[in-house]
Amino acid sequence: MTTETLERETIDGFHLVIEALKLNDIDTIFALPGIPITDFLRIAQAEGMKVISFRHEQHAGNAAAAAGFLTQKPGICFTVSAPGFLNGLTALANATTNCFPMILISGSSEREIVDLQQGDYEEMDQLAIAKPLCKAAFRVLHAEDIGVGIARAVRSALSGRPGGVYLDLPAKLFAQIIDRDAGQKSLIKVVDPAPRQIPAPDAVERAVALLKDAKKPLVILGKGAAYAQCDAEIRSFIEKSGIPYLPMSMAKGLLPDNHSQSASAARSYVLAEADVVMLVGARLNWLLSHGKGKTWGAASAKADGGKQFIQVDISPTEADSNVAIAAPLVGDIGSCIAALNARLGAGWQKPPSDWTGAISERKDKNLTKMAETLAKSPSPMNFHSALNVIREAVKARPDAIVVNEGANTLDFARSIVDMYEPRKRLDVGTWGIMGIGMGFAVAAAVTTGKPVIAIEGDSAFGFSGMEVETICRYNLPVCVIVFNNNGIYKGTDVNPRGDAMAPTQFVKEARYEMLMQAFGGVGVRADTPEQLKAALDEAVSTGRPTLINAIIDETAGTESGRITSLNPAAAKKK
Ligand SMILES: Cc1ncc(C[n+]2csc(CCOP(=O)(O)OP(=O)(O)O)c2C)c(N)n1
Ligand SMILES: [Mg+2]
Repeated sequence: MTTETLERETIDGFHLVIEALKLNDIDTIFALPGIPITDFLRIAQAEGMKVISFRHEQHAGNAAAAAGFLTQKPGICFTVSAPGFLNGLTALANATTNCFPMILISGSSEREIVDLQQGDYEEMDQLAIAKPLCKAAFRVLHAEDIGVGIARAVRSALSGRPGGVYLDLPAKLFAQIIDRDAGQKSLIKVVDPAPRQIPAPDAVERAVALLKDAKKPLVILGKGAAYAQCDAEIRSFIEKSGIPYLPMSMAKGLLPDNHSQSASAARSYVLAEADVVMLVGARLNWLLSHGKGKTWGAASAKADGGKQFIQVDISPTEADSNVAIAAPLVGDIGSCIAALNARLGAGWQKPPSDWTGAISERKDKNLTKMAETLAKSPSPMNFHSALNVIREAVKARPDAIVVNEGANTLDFARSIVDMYEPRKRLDVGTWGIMGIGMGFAVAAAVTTGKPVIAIEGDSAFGFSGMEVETICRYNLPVCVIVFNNNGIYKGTDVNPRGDAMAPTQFVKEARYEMLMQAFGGVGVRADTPEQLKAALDEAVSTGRPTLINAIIDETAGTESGRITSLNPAAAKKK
């Protein structure tokens, strides 16, 4: 057989993986090259896939996870063996924790050598290590199983509660050659990867009965509700029912933050006072004080607040994970909310006006106070005066995507920067993890083409800062704003011995803007709200990669932002 006939009649592992991904509508790969995946990435690009190459695997992984959240297709991250794989693992575990669908695909070394621990190049039993950190983990040894391997990974990432999946592809697999027809027939297009799950009618009745009797009902929207892409159904439920709602940070914008029923500006009041609380794609984890304690109106830290909870969730085992759930409503969020909407009907009584009136009163008071604070313009800038500029910019460009991480920079931005459209805010998520910034920003820009505004604490930015080169290389419309307060939480810590900087301090007046300039992007220092506004407006209108070094009063922050009480020393003081 000539080489040409051989190529016509056979197919190798490289091409089978690419065809299997394409068959499942995957067109983008986030990656970092090296043995054994360099050729794979070259071929994928030659075959028309978008290959976004990063400077560190964690950020490629984070990009894949964010792409998964935004598109409901699993984001794909490719890494090399052992160290590259390990660098990608944090993103895989974080995706699983956040319920973002992503597939980490790592090349791996020779099985025979790895299993006998004979010391191969980048030797590691990757499958065993990945397993506890993701929803599912698979390895493919034979080219004819690539179709099944990709199909299982796609289905595992998307079905039920979405999450991270690991797929191990040993180096040898890529070069395997099989008959082309047989190879192509072995590929699987996954049909209905995230099947709807219709809630049981009696579960719907139970939930409606609770809502009907409630005197002080409240809805909490989580990022699961944002992921579900049933925005109109959710908005219709909130507006028809008249129930006040609170968005968790990544559900902001599902309804515009200036919606009259938003209770965000009266958060502590509604959590403490509500009698029936309906959770939609939101878990009662630490972010909601586990559903009990003083936050929920209980007398002591561990006591039950006496709320009755309805929980809309795709996972039946989520209910009762922290406190009793009176009405679990298990199904996909779209189907559950549609079922509730169908039951509301014409005779639906909106919540009592003394409840909604009391919320409005508190909201107005808090919003007036906030407006007064935002109107101030201290020198140097503080978090408020700088964030007020971004608040106005997002109001003018509600389609822009906000990425946000840090401690004070996160907490203040979350409450000050209103969101107007669904899935426009990406942040530290369930773990409160630092390092998602540039990976999420790249994914947001690549998958949506919209302007991205990354609001970054100076510490937070450092975790992924080198990816500004990636942003410049692909000329992405990303504007990074570094909130430079010379450190973690504040820049004013002191080392009592005086012989070195304190652990939370950074080099003062660091020139972060020069990082972006180094790769051909725009770098600007902003000492005033006017300078910040000019640079941000320019960045959003031109779409040029930009970094604004926003100089913030180094005394303005607080330890750990709003979660000071989680520090062990805080418990000692209690
Ligand atoms: C991976 C990871 N490492 C460390 C932390 C702990 N941590 C929480 S916030 C933070 C940085 C806060 O400083 P900065 O980003 O400058 O925000 P600021 O409060 O100064 O605005 C760190 C290191 C974390 N959340 N995640
Ligand atoms: Mg800082």
